[in-house]
Amino acid sequence: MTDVVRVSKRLSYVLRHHPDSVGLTLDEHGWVAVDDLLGALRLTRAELDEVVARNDKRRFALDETGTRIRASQGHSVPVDLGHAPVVPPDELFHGTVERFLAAIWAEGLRPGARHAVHLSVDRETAEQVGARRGRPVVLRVDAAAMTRDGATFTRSANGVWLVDAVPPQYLTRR
Ligand code: HQG
Repeated sequence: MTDVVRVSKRLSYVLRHHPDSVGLTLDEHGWVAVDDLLGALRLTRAELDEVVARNDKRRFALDETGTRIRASQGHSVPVDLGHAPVVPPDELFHGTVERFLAAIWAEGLRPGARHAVHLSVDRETAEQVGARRGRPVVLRVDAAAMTRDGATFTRSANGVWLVDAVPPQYLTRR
C-alpha cells in the first residue's frame, strides 16, 4: 500500500514550496499537470489518487477534469488561489504557542513564510495547529468586526480560513 503520509509530505514540499526541486513550475493559480507530477515524482496515477483521497486534511485538489493538481493552501511560492472573498463566521480561531504571544499582541497575526494567516472555525482544530509547536494557546479572532472594518477572508478548498493579517485589536485569548 502507498505510504500516504510520506508521499503527502513530498507533495506538500513540491506543490507549496519547491516545485523547482523536481523541475516543475506551477501556473499562477498553483496548478501543475498531473502527468508532469507523476513523471517528476515517479508515482503512478493510482498512488496519487490514493494519496489525494486519503490525505487527512484533504491538502491536495484535482481540477474538474482530473488532469491538474494543486495544494489547497499553505503555499510559500506566489500563487493566486482565485477564491472569491467569503463572509466568515463571526468568530474564528488561531492556534499558536506562548512564546509567540508577546509579538502577536504587539503586531497581530502575520502570515510568516506562508501567504496568509490560517484560521479555523473550531477551537479543536486551532488547538491541534498550535500543538505542532508545543503547548497550544488558542486565540479568538473577531471576524465579524474585521469584516465590518473591511477585511476580506477566503476559504480554501479544505476549509481553512485565510486572511492577510489580523491586527491585535481583533484578538482575545479565551
Ligand atoms: C505565529 C498546517 C510571531 C503563528 C496547520 C504560527 C495549519 C507569529 C507561526 C497551517 C505572529 C506561523 C498553518 C507574529 C503569527 N509574531 N509569531 N506577529 N503571527 N505567528 O506554520 O497557523 O499540515 O505558517 O501563530 O495545520 O501554525 O501544513 O502557520 O505559530 O492549518 O496543511 O507564527 O499549517 O497545515 O506558522 O499553520 P505557520 P500555522 P498543513
